[in-house]
Amino acid sequence: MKRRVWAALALAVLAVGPAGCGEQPTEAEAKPVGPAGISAANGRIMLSAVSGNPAAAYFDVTNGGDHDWMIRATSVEGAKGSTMHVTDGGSMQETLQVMVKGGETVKFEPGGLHVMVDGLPDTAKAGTKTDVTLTFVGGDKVTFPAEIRAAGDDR
Ligand SMILES: [Cu+2]
Repeated sequence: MKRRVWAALALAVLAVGPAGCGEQPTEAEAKPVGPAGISAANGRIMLSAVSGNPAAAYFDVTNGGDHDWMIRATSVEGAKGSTMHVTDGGSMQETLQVMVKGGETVKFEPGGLHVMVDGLPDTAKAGTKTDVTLTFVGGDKVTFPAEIRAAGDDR
């Protein structure tokens, strides 16, 4: 009996796959797909012109509910790690949380908020897609596809 439980746990961990930098599998698996009212769209990842440099992920997060939600982590399938950055007066710095207020849309876009993506595999070529996952305070997650684009493409 005990053995079965452990086997099930091991499977659950395997299903989550390799976790990125500081990311841990959470209890969120059993929860709804995302926080109530939250949706994300228009995902795209711009590869760097310099091979091996970080890529940048952009997308729109809409909160159709009336509860404010805070993004506290991001992950990109296949990438080693990712961090949220805010551009401020021409330079950028990491930001640990991003608020998405009820009824508002927050755009991660060139020149503003963005996600820096480290260690994308060689298979992540322009024209392919990968999944971006946002984790909110409380553990709820939302996952959406992002189109991978070459450095000179439309952002
Ligand atoms: Cu950045």
